[in-house]
Amino acid sequence: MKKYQVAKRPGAGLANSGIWLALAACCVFLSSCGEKPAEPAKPAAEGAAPIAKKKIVVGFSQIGAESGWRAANTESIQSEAKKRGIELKFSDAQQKQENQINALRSFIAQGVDVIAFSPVIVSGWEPVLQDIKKAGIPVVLTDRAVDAKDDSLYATFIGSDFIEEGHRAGEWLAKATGGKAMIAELVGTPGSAPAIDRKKGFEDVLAKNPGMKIIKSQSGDFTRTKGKEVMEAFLKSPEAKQITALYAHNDDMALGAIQAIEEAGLKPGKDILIVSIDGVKGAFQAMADGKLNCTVECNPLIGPQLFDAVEALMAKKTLPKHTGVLESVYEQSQAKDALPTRKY
Ligand code: GZL
Repeated sequence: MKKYQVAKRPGAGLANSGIWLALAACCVFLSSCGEKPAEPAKPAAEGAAPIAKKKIVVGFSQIGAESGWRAANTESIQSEAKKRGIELKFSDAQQKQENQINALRSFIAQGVDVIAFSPVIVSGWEPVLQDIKKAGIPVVLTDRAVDAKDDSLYATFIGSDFIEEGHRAGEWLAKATGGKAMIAELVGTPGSAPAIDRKKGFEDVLAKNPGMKIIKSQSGDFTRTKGKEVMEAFLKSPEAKQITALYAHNDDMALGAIQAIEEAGLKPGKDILIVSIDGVKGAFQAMADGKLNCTVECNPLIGPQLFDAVEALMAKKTLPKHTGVLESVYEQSQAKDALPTRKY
């Protein structure tokens, strides 16, 4: 296991000691201008206020505000930083990689202690991650991973196993349909880790169930609006009458699709069985209303784990390359009881 030491930012230490040396020289100079030699420093009086510890400064680039899951993820990160007295420089990229890269570069320029981000897609990060490494700033990936070959470019990845989430969604549908389903699929943001891996995990299950087939598949970009639009198009397509089930890569797209199914005069959750991923409150309400059949939980509340990792890095502790999150699968029968305690 590689040991990750937080390298001193080149020059920062030197700059600080340079400043202190200059101040000390001034003090010596002033004290030797004809004044009596300075009294030796007295020990701090009993109970004197401790010298304030330097605040940890973290730069965080968030993907955007595209879904209920993302809103809960942002709230968890911002509230945890506040609770721990950590200065959080937060940037919202509106789901654009170029905005994330610009934000990461600005964090380098600001000399933050740790950089964390949720990469909107898996590719295209090496150049900026190399520059962050050169600046000696450790990186924590949250929620989504990158496909960088060199894993020394980040200290740790805190996030779910999206392939397992796809497996769980597929296995639930196989059980619910006896392995017979003609499936419409609403895919997440193209090129993103959850979209790639949730599709892979689901298709692993279909490989074992020849009676289950994806007959329509298109991206709804993880948003409710797009999910509704794409489902409307599915329901106007030649294959519309064959669709018996919907697999949505997140609840927001499923909730949009439910609206489209109802507007087409069909009963979501009955005429078309629906399984999605995230476990947001809206999904539990839809299950309680009989319109969604299953949601596979994907826990967004990773603020505490993120700042545990940040504090460990500041203390020069080593970190595991990947930290998972605890998640379950919920069906209609559990929805009413679970709703009141759902945190997001
Ligand atoms: C999953 C996260 C996904 C959610 C979507 O960890 O990256 O992005 O499933 C969100 O709701 O938009």
